[in-house]
Amino acid sequence: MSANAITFQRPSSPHPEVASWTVAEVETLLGLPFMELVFRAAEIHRQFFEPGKIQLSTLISIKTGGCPEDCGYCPQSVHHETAVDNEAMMTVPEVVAAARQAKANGASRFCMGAAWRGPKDADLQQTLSMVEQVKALGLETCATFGLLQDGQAEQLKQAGLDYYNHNLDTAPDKYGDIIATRAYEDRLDTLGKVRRAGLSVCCGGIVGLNDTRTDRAGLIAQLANLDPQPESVPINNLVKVIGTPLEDAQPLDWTEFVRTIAVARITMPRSYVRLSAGRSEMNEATQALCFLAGANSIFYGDKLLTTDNPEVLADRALLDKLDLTPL
Ligand code: SAM
Ligand code: DTB
Ligand code: SF4
Repeated sequence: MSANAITFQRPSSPHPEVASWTVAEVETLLGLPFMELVFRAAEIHRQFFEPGKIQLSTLISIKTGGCPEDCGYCPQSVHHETAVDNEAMMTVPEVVAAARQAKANGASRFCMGAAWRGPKDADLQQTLSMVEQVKALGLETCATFGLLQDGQAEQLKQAGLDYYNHNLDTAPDKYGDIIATRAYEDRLDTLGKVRRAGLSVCCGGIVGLNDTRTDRAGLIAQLANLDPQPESVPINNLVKVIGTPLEDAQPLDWTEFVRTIAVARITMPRSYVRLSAGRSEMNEATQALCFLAGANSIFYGDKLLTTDNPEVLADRALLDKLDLTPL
């Protein structure tokens, strides 16, 4: 199929963007001439969003380290010798104080992450108070606690949770190279539970795992074929952490990263596409190009979970320079 033969929307369908994207179609999009791709993504961005608005989410790690899963990119896994220690869970007042600060800094969403395979019921009870109290501050709430058991998504929803983050991370046929302790199906199962509980879905992935264009196309096709599509789509660029199996991964060229953002925008026109981990290692011009190509959300705050994110003051200055304003 020629690049120009790609149609981005299927106008005859009531939800034209929720079509079945093939990996080959997505790969063709990724291979469009760079300027053409960014231009088309920017056009679609303008059809569905105010292009000058950026959504700001602040992350906090409520339970750091000691995770039993073996994700090859993650410094928090017990399977890898990294500088991250197994810490106790934060207390409810500590989390609420951090959320108050995030709100004062201008974030609209507060995302609580835990290094769990999934929450034990006793742990979940503590997180419910966090969700309730963060929500009461007037922030949107998001949690990322791993795989959920029956009933847990409903309890989170009832406590006031708005979003659940659960990434598909990479293409289904690459998953086994990166993670051995769980299967792609397990992730899809939790995403189903989250949807059925009435929570909004935040689901994206991570690139720079020595992935090929076909792998990236496989990830985007999976995300875009979720029905309904995720409301938020974080695109993480691998932060290489010493001691993880991917510490020496081949860096992804910045143009490939921008292409991934652009294709996420084209295939998921109504979703917030978040330029996520990896911004500390990215120059401002590349970030600006990501915003032009349709990224309209960032993690905002000096830290991601365990690694650095740009300082709040630097991000404010960047948004000012680009005439972008927070939602
Ligand atoms: N344990 C939960 C889980 O895996 O769903 C929640 C936290 S986990 C750290 C959330 C996401 O962070 C992962 O799905 C992955 O996309 C991203 N991530 C982890 N380590 C990363 C790294 N070194 N660089 C970029 N993104 C990373
Ligand atoms: C997501 O997609 N990225 C965030 C959030 N969801 C939880 C996490 C990025 C983690 C980067 C590595 C670290 O700081 O430990
Ligand atoms: Fe655990 Fe999540 Fe890290 Fe995987 S990505 S090791 S599940 S904290």
